[in-house]
Amino acid sequence: MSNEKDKQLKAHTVDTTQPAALTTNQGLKMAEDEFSVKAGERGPTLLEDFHFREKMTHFDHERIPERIVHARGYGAHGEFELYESQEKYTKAKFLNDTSKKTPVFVRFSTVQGSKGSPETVRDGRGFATKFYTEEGNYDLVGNNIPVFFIQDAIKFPDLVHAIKPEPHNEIPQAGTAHDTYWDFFAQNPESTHMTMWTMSDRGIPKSFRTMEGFGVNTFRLINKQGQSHFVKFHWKPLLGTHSLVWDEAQIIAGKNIDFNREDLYEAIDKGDFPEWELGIQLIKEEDEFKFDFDILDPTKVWPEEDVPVQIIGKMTLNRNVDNVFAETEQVMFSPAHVVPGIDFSNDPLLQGRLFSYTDTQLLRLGGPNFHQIPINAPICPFANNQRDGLHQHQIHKGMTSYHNNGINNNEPHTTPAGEGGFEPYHERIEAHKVRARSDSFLDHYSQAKMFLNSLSQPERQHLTDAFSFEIGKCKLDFVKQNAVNNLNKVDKKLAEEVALRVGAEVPTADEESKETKVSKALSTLDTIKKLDTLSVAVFVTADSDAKQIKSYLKELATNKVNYKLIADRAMKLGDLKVTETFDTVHSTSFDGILVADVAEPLMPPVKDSIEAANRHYKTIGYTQKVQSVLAQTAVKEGEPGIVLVGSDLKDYLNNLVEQRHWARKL
Ligand code: HDE
Repeated sequence: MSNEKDKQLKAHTVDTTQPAALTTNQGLKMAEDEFSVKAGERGPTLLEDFHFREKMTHFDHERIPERIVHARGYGAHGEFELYESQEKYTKAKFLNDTSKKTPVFVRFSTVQGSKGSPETVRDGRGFATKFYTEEGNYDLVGNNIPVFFIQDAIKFPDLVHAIKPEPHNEIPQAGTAHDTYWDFFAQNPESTHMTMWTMSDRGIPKSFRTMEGFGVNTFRLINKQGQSHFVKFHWKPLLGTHSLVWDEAQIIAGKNIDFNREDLYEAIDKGDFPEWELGIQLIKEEDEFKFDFDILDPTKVWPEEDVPVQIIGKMTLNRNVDNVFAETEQVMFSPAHVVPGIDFSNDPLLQGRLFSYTDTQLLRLGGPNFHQIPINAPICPFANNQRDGLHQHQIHKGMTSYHNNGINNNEPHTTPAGEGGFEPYHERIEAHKVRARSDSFLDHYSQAKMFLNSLSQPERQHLTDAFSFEIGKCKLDFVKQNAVNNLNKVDKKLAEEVALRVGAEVPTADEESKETKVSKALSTLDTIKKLDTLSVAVFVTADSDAKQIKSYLKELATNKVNYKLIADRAMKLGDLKVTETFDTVHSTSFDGILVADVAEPLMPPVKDSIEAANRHYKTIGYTQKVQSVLAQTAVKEGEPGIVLVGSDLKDYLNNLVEQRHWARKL
């Protein structure tokens, strides 16, 4: 597996597993690396010790500023293949040629937390993809939620200040459950729709592999004839869209802050390559004003029932990075990185993003030459008259570095649009200069209500619980009240329920949105459900029937289900090795548990794992042998997803594939 980007990166890769003499950065072989040069064995260190100084100085400068948002992220390499040429809509070559696989690099992230924060916090998730195309890099810098908190980029610093830990005490880390966020929510009601999404199950994805991705902003596709279509981009995970439950997410945030990256790394490492299909929603230029929302407003979805998502290709992530800093940390994305055939709309959020992403790298990556860092470099040739600057790696030979020049035949030359040169879409604009918002952007509640209308009962319950948790964490009563009052403009019942739980006055005004529209695509209840790569903890003891356990494991493996054997201590069961114990893992790390055998008396961590699986609605299999032990827990036989297993796992697997059993009574 080696594509053009892999080959390019290889030229910069240093294989540290090979024998090599330890040298200074000047190539000087060193006879000693453990002791500094001193005046006598017990004396002070001497300034002349250049090796000590170089080693320490390099170490002192190892860190770079973390991203102002999306600091906590994880990346992987892969490929994109196109199902069918899209030349009718775009001249972008990577969307025209089905025979070509385009190398990609993807970085997933949380938005709010710092670089070391837990990964299962309630938040949006970044889903940024760099396509290394023959016409230059194209970046689709998206999120796992299709709308954004604000409509105009000028409010981004305000939003981020409100979301991040409060400045006077730097609390809380990586979450919106605090006063400044809910104050922002109430004072800036355009954030209502996205907040409905973050408070829903979408705010706590189970895995990067089970998240959708959305370009959010409206772009344009331009074909060879110069015709434009408005477009929104979608990534649809082939494993379906699955989430955690909040209690589970909070436990994992303590037990395994690397939960999502570990899942991605291990899946790729094992060869279970995650896949997403790329979809596009298109609106013809002449249909721009046919909708009851403004298609340039990034707080609005284009309901899939009205504007169908056309699936055009597939992305597969198939290689972990060799070095997280060099690749995942140094990668930079920008929505301004487009190729001919993809262009911008006047979406005011997008317009501001086009500036911000490059600007922030000047600080983060320390100068204007970040495009030369291997992970960021295009795989096609690049040349212009930009010169010098910090960290310049190229040696530009020749006399000229200006356009137009006569000395060098005006090289590097421009390329006419018809031959692959980029030119902006010839949009006609006639306007007064204003600092204002279009009236067509003023409906902040209809789509928030449509989202609510579209949720299944359990999803709606989760949403109510999440609002109650988050607003309940506010310390200022009027912030709670204003937040509840804003919710009342979406749905009276929701506002009432939350008000009661957080101790606010129940709003009396009859001002809820009258929107009745439902968009099925917004619910994840009927998402794709597959056994592939689900994980099961099989509980065993030293006395378990190894033959039967082996047969269970074989059946799990045949169905592509991953498993781990868990017991109260690490041991061998026949020729099976039990490496995990109730001290090291918990049921929150698995999609289901199979209680084949447990030691008695039932120890608290074992009981806790079983009961957590139960209240997280997971499939629990149990053998007759443990029936009496199970009776000592909160698990109720006969409830959905509580399965008595005999010699095979057929029934168990039929339940496991459902992943959650929402009908279970707790
Ligand atoms: Fe970003 N965003 N953003 N954003 N964003 C950044 O760029 C910004 C927005 C998104 O893994 C920053 O390199 C502004 C929407 C992702 O490296 C920064 C506005 C969407 C990532 C920035 C937005 C995103 C970023 C911080 C509003 C979904 C991580 C570090 C006008 C479509 C990319 C960096 C990675 C990162 C600015 C809104 C997605 C500061 C000004 C909407 C996935 O430039």
